[in-house]
Amino acid sequence: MSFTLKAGARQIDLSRPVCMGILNTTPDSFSDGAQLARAGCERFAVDVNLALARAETMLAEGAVFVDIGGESTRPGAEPVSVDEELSRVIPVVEAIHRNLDICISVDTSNPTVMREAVAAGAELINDVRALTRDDALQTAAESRAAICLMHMQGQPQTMQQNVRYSDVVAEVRDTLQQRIKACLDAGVDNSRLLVDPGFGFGKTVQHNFQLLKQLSSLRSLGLPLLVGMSRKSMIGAATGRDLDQRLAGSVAAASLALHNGAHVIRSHDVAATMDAIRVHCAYQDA
Ligand code: 8Y7
Repeated sequence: MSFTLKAGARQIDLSRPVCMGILNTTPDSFSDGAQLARAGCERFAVDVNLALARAETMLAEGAVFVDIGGESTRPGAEPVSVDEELSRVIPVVEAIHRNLDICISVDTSNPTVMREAVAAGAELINDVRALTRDDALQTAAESRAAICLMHMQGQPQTMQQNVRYSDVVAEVRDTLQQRIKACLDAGVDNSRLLVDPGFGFGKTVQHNFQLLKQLSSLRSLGLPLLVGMSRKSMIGAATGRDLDQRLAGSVAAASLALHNGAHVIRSHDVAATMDAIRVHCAYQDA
């Protein structure tokens, strides 16, 4: 299936897979965010110029999207206030919008952050809670932004406790189908939607690999598929490696996802992921 995604003023061709670079503006070392910390500040604050430089590198390496998040959704992460999230995200969105031609994705579940980020130039709303918070669906629908609907079982604080599925692939597909319907009912055109199985969000390592193996069964949802496995614990479990040593494993997983029909690969490492995409395309074209 060949898709063109409508994202704000953009029409993004997904007939060939593309990469979404991750730019986290949280003090979380997992996500590189700590490296974007402004020097000499007691509280964590993002250095906008560093964030912009990072986005510029990702664009040069071939990223079509840059995903900016100010709330850590890692298992057990502490919630942040709306003001804190806004202060981390909005200056970075503004700077990238002013300086770079790249589709800005905002990773948030908060309708205020969605609204302000879109006003500042974001063209994709990436909500790990799939627009389930009060007012989120309405807010996203009223924008022209594209929307990524991700599957999660439970909530970030507790999602890795009591993980249960009778059929993980069927349950993920059914939940995503319901969220797609909610969007369509709210007036969102399906050309604005992407879906994502949510690797690591309320799933065991086994569930994650079952989803990867059967990714193509999510094609029946009729929407482009976004996947994010970069550096996640499923890669750690398979390779036995720490966070900073998971690049090769992450690229291998991306390659499997591409083979099984993924359209967008969300990654910390754009250059290496683009090579996997290029190899995949050469293989497809043979
Ligand atoms: C995903 C994501 C994260 C993912 C989408 C991390 C924000 C954890 N993971 N968004 N966000 N899909 N759409 O490791 O898999 O980057 S946060």
